[in-house]
Amino acid sequence: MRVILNPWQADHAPTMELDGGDIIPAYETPSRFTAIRKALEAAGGFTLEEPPPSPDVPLTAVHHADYVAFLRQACSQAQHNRRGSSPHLWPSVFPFGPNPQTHNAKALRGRYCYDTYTPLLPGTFAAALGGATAASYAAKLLASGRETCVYVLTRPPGHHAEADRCGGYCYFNNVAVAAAMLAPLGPVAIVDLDVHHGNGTQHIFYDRADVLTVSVHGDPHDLYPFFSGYPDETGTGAGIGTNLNLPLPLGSGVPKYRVALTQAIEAVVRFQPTFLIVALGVDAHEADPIGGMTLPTPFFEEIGTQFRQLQQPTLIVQEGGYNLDVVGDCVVNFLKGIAS
Ligand code: Q9C
Ligand code: ZN
Repeated sequence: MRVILNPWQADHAPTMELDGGDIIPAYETPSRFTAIRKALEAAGGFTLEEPPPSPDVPLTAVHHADYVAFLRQACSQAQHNRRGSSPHLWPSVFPFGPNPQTHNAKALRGRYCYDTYTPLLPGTFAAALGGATAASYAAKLLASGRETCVYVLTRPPGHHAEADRCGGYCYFNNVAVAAAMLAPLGPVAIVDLDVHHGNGTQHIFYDRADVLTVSVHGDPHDLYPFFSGYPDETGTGAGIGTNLNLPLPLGSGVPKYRVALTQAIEAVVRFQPTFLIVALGVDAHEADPIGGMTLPTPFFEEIGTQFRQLQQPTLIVQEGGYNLDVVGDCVVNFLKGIAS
């Protein structure tokens, strides 16, 4: 299987995150990428390659141009401003009140972000663009018919990024960029397996009939992102009926996950897509430090096998997964299951 790497992922290397007022070590780090790459190399059967440079990654097909411009500008400013001190730029005020608009550079950090988990560093823009570049290259491979199953190894992740807000460690929504490229060729189904609800992807395609978004995740009553991921979010306008949320109680293991996965796959079959995209977070693993679910490592192969039976051209994009000792094996197992 071809694996498309984000060549610039290491440029985004947060050392800490801000969690309810506590500064804690960052979970979303370059070592996640290294761990997965090592496992792929050890397993064999994968061809790792970087995407060619591309001037035309269609970021603005899914993100607002002012959001993209803000990220580029803020990251380049961070380079100049923060020599010697912590390079993390955090939001501190979020839009509220009768005038939720600002031109103030510091206030804009809150305008274009919805949480405290997603700081801007000097290399964040380049790293996030690298992920979108890798995803769009993989989408081209699929669109051309040259490949039927491609995996994008990237970080920072993407599925929490909305059209004009970063959040949940995510800046550019890589699966959304790929889906927007493929959708003109036929309907696209996105299935998000990250333990956290794929709110950004849902948000971006909420009113579209040509992109089905399905997310299996921990119940947002008890898990990030809290404010979305509920079953009554089914789409709007032309997109009514094309968003499916399948929350599971925290602590759920294989039996409950199997039921939700079957429902997700049945929804894909009903939708009859031309392309399938899997947002592959592996943080539903039992040893994940922030997930709260209880899937064992071998089960990821069974999940992959379920998707193989769909017989669809498939793009797999890396999302979360934070236990460095298991993420690589989970990804390899999933890819073995979907490819074999
Ligand atoms: N104490 C992804 O998995 N909350 N994002 C972490 C840690 C933020 C997860 C709380 C979780 C974001 C792509
Ligand atoms: Zn996650």
